[in-house]
Amino acid sequence: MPINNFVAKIIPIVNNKVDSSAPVVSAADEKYQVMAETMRVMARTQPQKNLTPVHIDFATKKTSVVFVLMPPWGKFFPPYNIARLSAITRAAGYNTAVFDINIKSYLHFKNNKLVDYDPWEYSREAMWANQQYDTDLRPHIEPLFQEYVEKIVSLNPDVIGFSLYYTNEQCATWMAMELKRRLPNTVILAGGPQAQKSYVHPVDEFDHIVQGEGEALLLEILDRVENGQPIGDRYIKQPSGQRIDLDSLPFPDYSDYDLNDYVIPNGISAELSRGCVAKCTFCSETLFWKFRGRLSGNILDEIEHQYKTYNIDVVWFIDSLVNGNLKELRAFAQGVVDRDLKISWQGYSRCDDRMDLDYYRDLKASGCFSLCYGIESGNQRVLDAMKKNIKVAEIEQNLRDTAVVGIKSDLNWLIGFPNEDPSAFADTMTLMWRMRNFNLNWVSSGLTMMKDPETDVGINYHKYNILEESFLNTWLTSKLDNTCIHRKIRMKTFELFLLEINVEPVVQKTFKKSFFRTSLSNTYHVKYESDTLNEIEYEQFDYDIIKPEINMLADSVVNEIWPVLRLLWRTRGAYETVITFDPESDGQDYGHRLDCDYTATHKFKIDNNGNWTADFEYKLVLPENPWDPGPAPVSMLPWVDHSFEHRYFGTGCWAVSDIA
Ligand code: B12
Ligand code: SF4
Repeated sequence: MPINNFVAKIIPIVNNKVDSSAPVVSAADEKYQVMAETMRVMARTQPQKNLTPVHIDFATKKTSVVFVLMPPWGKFFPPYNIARLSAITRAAGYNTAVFDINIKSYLHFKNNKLVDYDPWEYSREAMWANQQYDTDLRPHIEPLFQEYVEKIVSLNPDVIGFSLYYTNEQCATWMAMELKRRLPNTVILAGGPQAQKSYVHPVDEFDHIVQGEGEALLLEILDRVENGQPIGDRYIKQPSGQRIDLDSLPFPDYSDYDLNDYVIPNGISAELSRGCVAKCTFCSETLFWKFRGRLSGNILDEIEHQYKTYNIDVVWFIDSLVNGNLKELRAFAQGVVDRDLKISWQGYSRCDDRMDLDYYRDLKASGCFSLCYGIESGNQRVLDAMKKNIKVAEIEQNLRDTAVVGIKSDLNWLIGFPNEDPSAFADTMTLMWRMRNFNLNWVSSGLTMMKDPETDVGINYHKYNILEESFLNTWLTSKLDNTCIHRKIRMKTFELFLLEINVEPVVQKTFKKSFFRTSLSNTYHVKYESDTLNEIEYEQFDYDIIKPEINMLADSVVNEIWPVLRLLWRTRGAYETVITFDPESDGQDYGHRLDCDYTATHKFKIDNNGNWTADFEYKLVLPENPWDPGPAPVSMLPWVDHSFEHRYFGTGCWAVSDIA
């Protein structure tokens, strides 16, 4: 079938204005005037300076383009990036088709009950790149992929574009190879997060790697194909510092998708801005592009268009943060009320002490049902090193106000930042406890700190006392007191603590449901003496309790269990517990990122007066060269095996005055 017949719809966009059948608010309308007046005081009337508009001239073209999204990627909404790009290629007159093979694969697994778990759960991401893919997924999924190969080949497109994530690299590469074999003259492009900067591992089948915002670059590429000109370099990069004017783009095109395929069929994504106003030292989001917002009037027009065209009433803002421009966000909220759009929306947010109760009330009135905060840590020293630019007390205030107005909060934590020690980690649990009743929707313990090569931590790792070498395939500090062993213990004990926050059922329910730690609850038990629930303050506490003097690594690992033991006592009073670690069950829960051969049993008992007894056993087995593939750092030579076995019996007494 020629691609012309295949393409379902071309949204007519002339001079960059959507001419849809959806009712458009007329500027002459009295209500519109009143509304514009209310918003004017808050919204910018002019776009930001130094933005690059995307010029789209419509003319019927002979070139055809197919966009492909391979699994696994989000199952909740249609892909926003492709909806953006396909709107532009159609607006410019290119024949365009979209294949969201990701969602079709998800439905294939779900509807046919092919496996008894959901491979699209976040905690399953590793299986898409390891041998489990070959045994559990490939046999089911490749026949489906083959069907799509046939469909795409039958269209014989001039250009095929893949959106790459690290999650879908394996499947996208397979598909690109198959298509290249069948369509050797078709130009195959890769764009998306995994095509950026040093993340990309391009295979030859991708003819060009598009780096940066795709809108203008793609039009340039297609223009060259249309005019029979060479496309140019293999890497096609957005000019450094360029920021696309998002208000100059046509609205994302969702006509290619059956919204019922997605987990939230009445929802779509949207963006108020791109980039982030902050520059947290661990975060890669800001490296992709610099911050710029949209005019609230433009985003309101877009949402009104989608609301009326697709009958959606849920909007998920995909911005790095929705509150990069506080005034504009408030103007947007006001506009939703004025236009009487009955939507619910959510988005990522920074904590910011300029957001007070009234501000949150305006967000709530506009349908904001949840804000997803990157809390990361409860320790000020760690937050400062992360350059989060926020005080712990301000985080608490924001979260309290969010709850007061009835907006739900999602919390994201980042365990194991380089300067996080056991005491700082205990502050994280303290903050979590203090916020437990703040109308929480879900809590994510995250993936633990990863050293992203493009971030300040990745580039200036010496500043953070991180070694250049990797140990057990991941980063570590020069004192060997923050390795993947420490981070695994912190991650597991943090999650254990979350499970024990039994007070707010929603935390427990959603945590258990969405995080698939299948082994966690089988590897510990706690018996409390009473139903005590104490409110606690942050404290300075020395967790260097056991001093076995085995080696640098062992001497810190043996003390990693204390923060959770102390926090359980401070929050819940007398209890006894057994907490175990073993490589197999922990490996199931924490996978390749935190893989290490660590076994431990902690038997611990404490009474209401703080008298405790401890019986701990540990065994760490390191490979012959844990620094593999490189040699050990010069400062550690000659490398002596740091594996250890240790047994600790001890008693002590913690001051009851430390509880509150
Ligand atoms: C929304 C979102 C999600 C949603 C997805 C919603 C859905 N569709 O159901 C949810 C919350 C489910 C999600 C989950 C995950 N996410 Co996420 N997510 C995002 C987020 C915030 C926005 C994505 C987006 O739409 N961006 C806006 C669009 C316009 O940008 P874009 O996708 O980069 O596309 C532009 C260019 O890249 C380029 N482009 C893209 N594709 C193509 C194709 C061609 C041919 C061309 C020419 C250009 C091009 O042009 C586009 C327009 O300029 C991004 C961060 C961010 N701010 O981008 C992270 C991000 C994409 N997610 C990421 C990750 C790691 C994940 C998870 C793996 C996390 C985890 N382990 O728990 C999971 C995976 C889910 C799964 N099952 O596979 C990473 C990806 C990193 C990487 N290198 O792959 C990001 C970048 C966050 C980060 N900084 O680490 N995510
Ligand atoms: S962590 Fe959040 S606030 Fe910080 S730079 Fe990244 S997106 Fe922005």
